[in-house]
Amino acid sequence: QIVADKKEEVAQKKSLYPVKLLEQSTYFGAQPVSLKKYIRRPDKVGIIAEFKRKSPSKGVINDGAKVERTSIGYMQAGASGLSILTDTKYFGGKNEDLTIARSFNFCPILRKDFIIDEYQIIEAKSIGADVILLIAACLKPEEVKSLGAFAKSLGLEVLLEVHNEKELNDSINEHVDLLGVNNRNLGTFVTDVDTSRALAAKIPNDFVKVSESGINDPAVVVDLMSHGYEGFLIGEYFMQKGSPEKACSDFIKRIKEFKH
Ligand code: IGP
Repeated sequence: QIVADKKEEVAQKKSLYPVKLLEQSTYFGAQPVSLKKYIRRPDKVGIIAEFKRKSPSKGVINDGAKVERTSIGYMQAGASGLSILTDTKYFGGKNEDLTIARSFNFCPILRKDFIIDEYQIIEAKSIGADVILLIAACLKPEEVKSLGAFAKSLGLEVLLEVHNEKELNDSINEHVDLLGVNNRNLGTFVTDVDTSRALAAKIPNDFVKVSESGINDPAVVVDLMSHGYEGFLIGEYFMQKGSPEKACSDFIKRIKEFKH
């Protein structure tokens, strides 16, 4: 259903905002910031902090948070990058959220959306994103490859999201920079970080390994590090708090304590 919704959305946007117009955005010509590099910065622990107002699994998570304050706070807390939901129907996000985050922060920003068409990759660049997400469960392996190649041609990094070994083996290709294992089962919405543990050894080491969803405990992050994960995508745990940025700061401090 999401894929069908996105097709319709893209068709509408193509006529409203032609590619020529998107390419005129000042962000379109900007040099993207590398999430891969930021995740590996010394003294950082690889947290990709997400701005998410609502989700199909939880309903409203936080409808009061402001993207300026939260994005700046996340980065001051020591996050390695930002993930900004731009899907409106399911996640209550908008392109403007990402552009606002962009205007206040020099850091890698992941456009979190369901990408099915090259148009959305041009759009991602035009609103100020550095990284796009490709979800294996929504795309054919050939599409992952062609969309990945297109993103790379614009200088963007590619995060490929998988849920199991089959998706991993079928969809992995040379255009992927970061490999995300989504701990959330898309059918049941149940999260289980064992998904990341089980897939870790199957992911070739040339990809930065990212564990996504359901992470709410610094001890789990430290354990996933021992399995080879370098990036940790966290949304709900931070956003459900009155101050997501404070939750992020406390979380990162506790990871650092564990590591000592
Ligand atoms: C964050 P959580 O459980 O910390 O809020 O999860 C992120 O992994 C999740 O929002 C996500 C997502 C997605 C959202 C992972 N893959 C694809 C939309 C589309």
